[in-house]
Amino acid sequence: MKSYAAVDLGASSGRVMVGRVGPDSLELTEAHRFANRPVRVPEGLRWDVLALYGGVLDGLRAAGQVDSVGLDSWAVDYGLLDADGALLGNPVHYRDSRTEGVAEKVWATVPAERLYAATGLQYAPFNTLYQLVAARDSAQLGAARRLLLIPDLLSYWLTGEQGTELTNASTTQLIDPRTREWSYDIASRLGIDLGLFAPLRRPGDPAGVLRPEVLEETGLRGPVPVTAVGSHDTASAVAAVPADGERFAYICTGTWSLAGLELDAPVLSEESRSANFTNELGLDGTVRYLRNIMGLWLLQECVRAWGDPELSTLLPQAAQVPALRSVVDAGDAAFLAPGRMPERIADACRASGQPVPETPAEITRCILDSLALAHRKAVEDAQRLAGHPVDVVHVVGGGTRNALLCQLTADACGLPVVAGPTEAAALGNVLVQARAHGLVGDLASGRRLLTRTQQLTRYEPRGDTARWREAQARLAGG
Ligand code: LFR
Repeated sequence: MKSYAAVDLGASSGRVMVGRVGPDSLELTEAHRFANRPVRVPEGLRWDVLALYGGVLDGLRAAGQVDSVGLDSWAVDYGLLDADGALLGNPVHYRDSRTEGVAEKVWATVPAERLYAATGLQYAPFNTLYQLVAARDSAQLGAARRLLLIPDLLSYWLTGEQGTELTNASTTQLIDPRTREWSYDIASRLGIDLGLFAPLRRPGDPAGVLRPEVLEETGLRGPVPVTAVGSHDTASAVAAVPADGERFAYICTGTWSLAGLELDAPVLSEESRSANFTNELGLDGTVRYLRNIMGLWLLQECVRAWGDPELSTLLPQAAQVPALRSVVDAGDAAFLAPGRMPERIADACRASGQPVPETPAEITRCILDSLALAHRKAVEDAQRLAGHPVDVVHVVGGGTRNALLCQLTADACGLPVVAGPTEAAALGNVLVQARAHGLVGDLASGRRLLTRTQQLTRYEPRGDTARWREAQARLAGG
């Protein structure tokens, strides 16, 4: 038996989980969970990264002695270090408005078609590339000598060693998904200095050992190695999709829904670009071909606006509301920024000539129907664009707790949904560490281990796909 600490940081909470792995066992327990609250300061929306680091240290102390540590988090965001290696200010939140209007400037230099052909990344205003162009003339970027993505920054503080983990680097829009190396051409055209990035490392690579001060603070006995994992949380979550074979789609649910396929090679066609599919890099040479859908963020923001009612009351009420009365486009970047979410959803329904949901139960139903519809569209489009048919949809992550969403997703896709595991990112993180230390075999054998050891729930589609098709047409305005 070996123990691995998986640090998994999401947009609203961070956790340190302990995975105990044996030849035929995998057990995950939570050592520590802490809130991740973005803070609005006069300059904009920022991550409280020192609080996150404090949470990681508390978590490692609570985890007790482990054989290795791995870190994953949301993608695209970064901290800048000065020439002494000190952090230059709080990392900017990807929902900050500084990237508004930046894409048009970028496309004037490198057309969107060319950018897609070179990097395979869907358009999202927050891709690191746009963030760096937005920051181009800032004093902070001028003083920066090093850029570390969030998990790499925390890993640096734990070990003193710097690197750029590849799966997360692929979300910067500065990596070529065919060569899996930096895209020097794109960076130089946009005046982005790739020298700011530390050398690439890959999941499974050693990433240093905990510094003596960290050992002292956490009470751990050294040496404790840190292992690079799929440090993009979605890469870790996809590694933990308990699929058998290749004919599956996945939806990683949480703040976002990331819906798509695991492929051997990127799809860089113009059709794929206009459908806004991304080619992020996964484990073992795989490509995560997926679409970003707003996800449970829509509901989280409404719940916040309603003064935090219990979901256990709200969801059964939503289940009673007639299905598919009104739907919104859950892929629309108009829902990206925080605030006024119930009103924005009502506005979108009004603008498309549908009944306006009013009560929290009605709005919740509208959100869940809209998410299921967006899941259907992504799964359908991905199969067509990649020429890769599927028989089953795996739902992993926080949304697996939402039985209504899982059932609606099965109904909308017209395919069985297998839901679980909930802590997929932490499990993928643990599996990569276990593998680096020789305990688990390849991706497929890790997935078999998950199927044997994790609780999974199956939802069968309840026919009636015509109603979903009609709702999809309504949204498309046709
Ligand atoms: C999910 C996620 C998505 C990424 C978004 C922003 O937590 O990592 O994959 O597109 O957050 O970083």
